[in-house]
Amino acid sequence: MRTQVAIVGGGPSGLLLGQLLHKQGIDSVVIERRSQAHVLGRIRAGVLEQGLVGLLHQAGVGNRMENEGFLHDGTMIAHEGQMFRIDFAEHTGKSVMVYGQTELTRDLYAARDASEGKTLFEVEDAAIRDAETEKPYLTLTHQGKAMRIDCDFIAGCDGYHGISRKSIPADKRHEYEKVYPFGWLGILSATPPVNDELIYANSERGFALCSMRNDQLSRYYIQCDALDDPDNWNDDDFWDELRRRIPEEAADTLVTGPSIEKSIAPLRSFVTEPMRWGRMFLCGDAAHIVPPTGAKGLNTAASDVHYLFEGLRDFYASGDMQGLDQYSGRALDRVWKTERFSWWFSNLMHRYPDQSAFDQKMQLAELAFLRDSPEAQAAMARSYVGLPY
Ligand code: RFL
Ligand code: PHB
Repeated sequence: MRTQVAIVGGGPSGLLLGQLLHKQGIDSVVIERRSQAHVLGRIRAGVLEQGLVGLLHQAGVGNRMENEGFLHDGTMIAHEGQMFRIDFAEHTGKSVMVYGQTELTRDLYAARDASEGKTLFEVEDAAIRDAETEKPYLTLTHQGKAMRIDCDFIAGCDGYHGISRKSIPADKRHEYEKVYPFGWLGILSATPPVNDELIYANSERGFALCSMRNDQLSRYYIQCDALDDPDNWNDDDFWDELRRRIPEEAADTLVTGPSIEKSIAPLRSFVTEPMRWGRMFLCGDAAHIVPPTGAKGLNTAASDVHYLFEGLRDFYASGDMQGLDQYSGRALDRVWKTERFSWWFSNLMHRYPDQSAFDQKMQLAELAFLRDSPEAQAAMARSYVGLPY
């Protein structure tokens, strides 16, 4: 089989890139290790920056999001029983869109199917070959048959556990990592959200987040031990613990119900450099991970896709390699700023096992500074709504 761009990974990065390329008349094949049902069953991101919203429109898949998503002009920050609001609209003129990654992925698959884009599910043993030459290719097994996909370029959109990053020789890549000493226990429940905007809560019992997918579907998280097991938590224990961590006014109105999904996510900051090896380009979680505080993972994947799409578009329009040559540098410049924000916001909101009394005072002082300083709020809002591409 031959295509122009072979895309490894059928998550949001790979699908968005495929749709943008399709709109430009550039052919791609997506290979995905899992089934479509598995990919659509993962509950992940919920907050989209305007940059990503714009890309979804550009890819022709923005209609359902526009109708069913919710624009948020601000967020609440809670600490020591009080709450204050960061007004995104006032400080940046922008808002964020609350629309689930699951729905966005569903829209992208529907568009790919409608445009008869080729997607191979449940591929095994995928390997990237000759990326450093002008004739890269993939080898894999699909439905029991060995296959080869020849291409001009490979997009490595296969997430943190994929093969793309590891196909770069170890002496050619530099990895930077911080693992946080806790995780997030998240549940999805068919209940109305406790508040019409998100609440990020710093409490002495640990962090909590009240989020949502729509007016009848809520997503809540509490900081937990990184090695904890979701089966250790029944729904009542979860709701009790959440209530203890959020301000009384929210706890009193919290509507609880059975969990539809319950899982624990570890927290990690990770970046690999460079994001290119010859004709293979890394995108999204394959190249970098942020802790979810601040909702930057999917959004940063989207900005990578934007830069890579521009490079590929220019190459196919005129043979100009400049955009592709600059891809890694442009993407990493924005990635590191987003890493900084996610690291800062995580440090501000969580309890650390080895935190001293002084460290706690510093956290509370930083929260009070954020509450009282319009300049600090503006800086926070700028990062939260998304840095420009
Ligand atoms: P994905 O989504 O991991 O998709 C990669 C795909 O590649 C496939 N794959 C392979 N395919 C073929 N061959 C192989 N060898 C392969 N190896 C892997 C995988 O099966 C998979 O389908 O990466 P992508 O596309 O880069 O997208 C990244 C986002 O999924 C991720 O950054 C976000 O979900 C992070 N995240 C959030 N991001 C936000 O922007 N806003 C949020 O509100 C937000 N909340 C979250 C999150 C992540 C969370 N977890 C569970 C880590 C909340 C949570 C709890
Ligand atoms: C979510 O709704 O899943 C969500 C929202 C905001 C975050 C992280 C996750 O910072």
